[in-house]
Amino acid sequence: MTGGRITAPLAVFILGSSAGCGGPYSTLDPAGPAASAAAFLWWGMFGLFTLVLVFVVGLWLYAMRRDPDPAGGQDVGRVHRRLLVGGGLVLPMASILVLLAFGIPAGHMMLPLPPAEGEALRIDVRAHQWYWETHYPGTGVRLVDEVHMPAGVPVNVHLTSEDVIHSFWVPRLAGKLDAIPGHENVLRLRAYSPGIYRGQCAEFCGVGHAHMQFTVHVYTPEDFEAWLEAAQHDD
Ligand SMILES: [Cu+2]
Repeated sequence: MTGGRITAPLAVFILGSSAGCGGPYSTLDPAGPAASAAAFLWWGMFGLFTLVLVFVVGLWLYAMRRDPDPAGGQDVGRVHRRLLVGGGLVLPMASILVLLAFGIPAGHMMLPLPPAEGEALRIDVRAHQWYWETHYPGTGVRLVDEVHMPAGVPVNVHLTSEDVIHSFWVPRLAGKLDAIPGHENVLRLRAYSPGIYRGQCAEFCGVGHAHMQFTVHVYTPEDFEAWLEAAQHDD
């Protein structure tokens, strides 16, 4: 097979798949530390598994082309044992250790651990079929399908549900977390900079699930205070 016959489909594949890397719902266009950690993990896994694929295809081509062993397989048992130990034990254990080394810190970034600086802002989010109700404790401010928050500040989203299990997901800011009836989960959100980010329910919750979207408005801390002040007077 010539290089050109491989290169052209590969280029089409890379161009086609990278076209989906942008957009308001893309985890590969992170806008916060937790989403950046998840995107880094994704690209790391993509790179590693591409190498594994190339290696396996290389082995396959080698096996197809090599001459049969004229000695008649005296070493077959030894080769099989090496393959079993190497491919069946060492390689999976090393892969899992590498994944854990990067995956555990990435998961920690979504937890409501005590922030290094000051307190986290609390926002209560209650999921309903099929909308999101947002409440800012101590202010009386209630919103539907909107979250407003400051940039650069840790925000703890306290999630629960009115009816069935939903999942709160803002792909560019953090991973997803379930909203469960009778239970509270806490998700840490943090945005690098002001902007508008899109969120979506990520757990099938009935016929309105696909439309259970929301918008996250991120301001500078000063603008957020001004917004909160104005929202309280609107009530
Ligand atoms: Cu849903």
